[in-house]
Amino acid sequence: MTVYTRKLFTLAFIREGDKVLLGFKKRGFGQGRWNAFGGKVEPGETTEEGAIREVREEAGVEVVGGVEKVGELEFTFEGDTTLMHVIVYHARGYTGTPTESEEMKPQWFNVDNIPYTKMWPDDELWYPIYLRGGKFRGAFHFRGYDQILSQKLEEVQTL
Ligand code: 6OG
Repeated sequence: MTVYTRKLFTLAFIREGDKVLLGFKKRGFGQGRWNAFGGKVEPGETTEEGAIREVREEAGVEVVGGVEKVGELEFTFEGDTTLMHVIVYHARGYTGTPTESEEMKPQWFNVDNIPYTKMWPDDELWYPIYLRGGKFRGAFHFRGYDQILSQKLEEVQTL
């Protein structure tokens, strides 16, 4: 049995019609992959505040109208006792122009042209639920960073 230490992260989506803003991660965890914007929730902030801060820091845009929770994900990695608990959000609106940061290079993608082969392997499983307006709960156990050993994923009405 593995006793995990749970750590809280955010992941937030900016949408514009049938386009979604993703960032190319230039350094750190997930380097070399496209992802939504997010990171660790800091002490003293809510997960919503953390999500909005990460969007500002990584994409250079300001969330307007708050964020809506659309998913909850748990990631574990073979041989690692950290459990990444990721709260996934949809930004209701935004202002500003996406700007490259030290961590992320933002780019718009059409919802029919998401670069799944250059993303975390779990993304192609749950993005379609989000992209059609659904909510989801999932858990993925990895070997290394490319192989999913086991998974659970369900679409839910409420989170
Ligand atoms: P920083 O180290 O940048 O936070 N994250 C994942 N995102 C996806 N789509 N799939 C995964 O599969 C992920 N594992 C972690 C959560 C890391 C960021 O990366 C996300 C955070 O937004 C394993 O502070």
